[in-house]
Amino acid sequence: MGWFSKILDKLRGDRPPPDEPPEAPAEESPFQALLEAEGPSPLEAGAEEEVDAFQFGPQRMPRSTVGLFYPSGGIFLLRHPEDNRAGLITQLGGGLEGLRPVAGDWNGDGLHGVGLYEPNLSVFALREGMGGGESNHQFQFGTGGAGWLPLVGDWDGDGIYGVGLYNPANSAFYLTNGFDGGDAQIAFLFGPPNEGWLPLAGDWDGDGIHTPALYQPATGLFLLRNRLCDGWDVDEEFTFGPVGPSMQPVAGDWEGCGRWSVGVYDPEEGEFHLRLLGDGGSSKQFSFGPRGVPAWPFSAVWI
Ligand SMILES: [Ca+2]
Ligand SMILES: [Ca+2]
Repeated sequence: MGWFSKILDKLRGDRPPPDEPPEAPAEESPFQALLEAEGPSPLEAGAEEEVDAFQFGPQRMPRSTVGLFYPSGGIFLLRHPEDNRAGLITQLGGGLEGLRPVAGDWNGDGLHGVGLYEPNLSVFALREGMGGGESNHQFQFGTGGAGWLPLVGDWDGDGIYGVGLYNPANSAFYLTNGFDGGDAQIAFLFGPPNEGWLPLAGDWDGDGIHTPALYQPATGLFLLRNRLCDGWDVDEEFTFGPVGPSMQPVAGDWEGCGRWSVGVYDPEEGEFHLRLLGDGGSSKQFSFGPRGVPAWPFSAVWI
């Protein structure tokens, strides 16, 4: 259990042991390295501003925006929904290899917090907000070390997200509500196994329930589904975005219309391509984050 405790401590964040004084700040912070990396500046201004510095009109619906997670420093970089030059940086549990980011509304307040999935022990660590601090929920769910991939969503429509896992070997989804871990509350097979699918989830039809999708980086094919049960039926099928083995899918309500759509992150170009619903599946494309720095994309509603 010692190893497990160490991982949980890591996931809770970098805190000094209680008997030792806090370490002096490093001479060069990882934030600085990120900001000085080649490519378009991810955050030209506003990184240190309070979140509520951005005032949206009262008629504006919440919109998803994209973010990038840098595993080496545990850094989450979040884009403003409208503007590359503003955003937010937060940090959670860096330094462990294999960590994957998630973001979701873990407490039903309408805003998302960040989280991490540790694949070797299959542990989730979730924080209820974008500010600094340790995670609010840590639990083991699923099988560690088996190549399972994390996804999150509101599986029951109560406004609070749960977590899930996808097993590529049999194309099975395992989903749960709540933060106690244990057995999956919802499990089903969807899609052909071992064909290089990456899982994602979203509310594709706007009914408040999040359901899965599969994305094949080599072909750019998305399979969207509106049900949480066994079957091969697909509700929407299309190709989108650049193709290649390094492409990563994201999903969010990019237009604030209550229906989710997909996107693709191209790490080599440092570009996001978001599929818009309002204009016949057209693409919104922009650079975000430094090129050539290993990072995982995610989406969140944070303002
Ligand atoms: Ca829920
Ligand atoms: Ca739905």
